[in-house]
Amino acid sequence: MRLNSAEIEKANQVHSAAHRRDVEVLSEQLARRGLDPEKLIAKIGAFQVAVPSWALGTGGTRFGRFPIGGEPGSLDQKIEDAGLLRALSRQTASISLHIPWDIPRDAKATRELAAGLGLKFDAVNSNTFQDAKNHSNMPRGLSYKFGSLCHSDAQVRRQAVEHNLEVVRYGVELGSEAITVWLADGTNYPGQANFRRQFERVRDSLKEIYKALPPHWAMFTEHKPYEPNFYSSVVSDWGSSLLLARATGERCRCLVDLGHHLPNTNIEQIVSRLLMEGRLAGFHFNDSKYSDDDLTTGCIKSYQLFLIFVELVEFLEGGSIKNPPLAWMIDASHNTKDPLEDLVQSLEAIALAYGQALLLPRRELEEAQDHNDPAWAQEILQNAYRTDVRPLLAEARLRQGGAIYPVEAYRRLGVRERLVKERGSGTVATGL
Ligand code: PSV
Ligand code: MN
Repeated sequence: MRLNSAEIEKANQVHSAAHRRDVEVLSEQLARRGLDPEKLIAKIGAFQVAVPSWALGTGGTRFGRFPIGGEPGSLDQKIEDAGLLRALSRQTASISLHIPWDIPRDAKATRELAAGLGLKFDAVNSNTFQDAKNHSNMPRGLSYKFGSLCHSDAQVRRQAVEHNLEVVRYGVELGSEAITVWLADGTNYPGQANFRRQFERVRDSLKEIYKALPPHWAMFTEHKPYEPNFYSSVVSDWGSSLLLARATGERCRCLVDLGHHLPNTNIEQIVSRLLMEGRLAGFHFNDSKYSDDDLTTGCIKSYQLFLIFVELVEFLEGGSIKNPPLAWMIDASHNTKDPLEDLVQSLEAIALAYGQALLLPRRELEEAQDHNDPAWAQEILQNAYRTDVRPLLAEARLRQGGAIYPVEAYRRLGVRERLVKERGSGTVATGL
């Protein structure tokens, strides 16, 4: 299913007058602070975040899964859903695929379908955390039960390397330019494996994959402290991730999944460090109360998200930091919400944090820092954080043909009902 511009325009009509007034009021307020609303709208409008193919259906927990109906039953339908998100939000122009969940059978046709919806393919993701039956990531009856690139058995490592190379080949066909390698590798019990040897095997395997990458491709390593292994993860933290990136090659960088940190970790400082080293790959955005909860971005720790963007804006606004362009992606799971509504909310939260961070008077903040004035530094930060820039986000969407109020438009236009009618209520998307 597709949404046409007339439908979106119609949904916008109800909000149009109030929106105009909100933009006027906010613009006046921002101008008083020496900010140019037009520039802000342009920057916010240009900021695009990839959606994950695996989050377009309802996720589940090990206790249950509650399908919502109308879920995308094929890669084509996932791309169509990403197109719906783009039509409404104008905040996403790419989709990130997970192999073997989303194997393109006819890459040319898949590319054309995506291009027709204004979408490209972001980083491709390999999967060595499941023994996928009947797929070439496991043809020899080997198992990832005790790890993949870290495995003690060279045959399993070989298999995992080959799977990653296969993912790269699919990515090349689709026009992706990076592979994200997230490893479930680790141990559940003390003594189960040698930490150093596991790490060295992962390092050597990554080098092998890296060597086979097309020259313009990047590799992203993604750290996670625990789960599915509960005693140790091989790539447990940003330090391990950075060691691997450095050992692997110049185009290997560290991806930060916000949920992959233990409670209270200072993620914004990790972002600063990785930027400083020129090794920040980008993000898997989500939110959590505890750890890898995969909740809607910004639904719990929105101040932390803002503080992360404060670090990012320093880089994005052309400071002295040298880091390649970043990959912006969402990585979430939807157990109780409509996945499309949830993704729209995440896109909004990300753009909001970015917009607020753009308000920051950086020179004033640096002055407060130089004068060791934490109270004034906080005033500066929180003046930006507490400014509601949502009218600018809506204006950026509107100017590109999107919805003033995307979740409301989604409901007003009966998108889910239409999807259920078209695809049925029993479809289940591949993914977790
Ligand atoms: C692991 O928790 C992770 O964050 C990795 O990015 C995976 O590829 C993704 O979730 C999907 O399960
Ligand atoms: Mn992730």
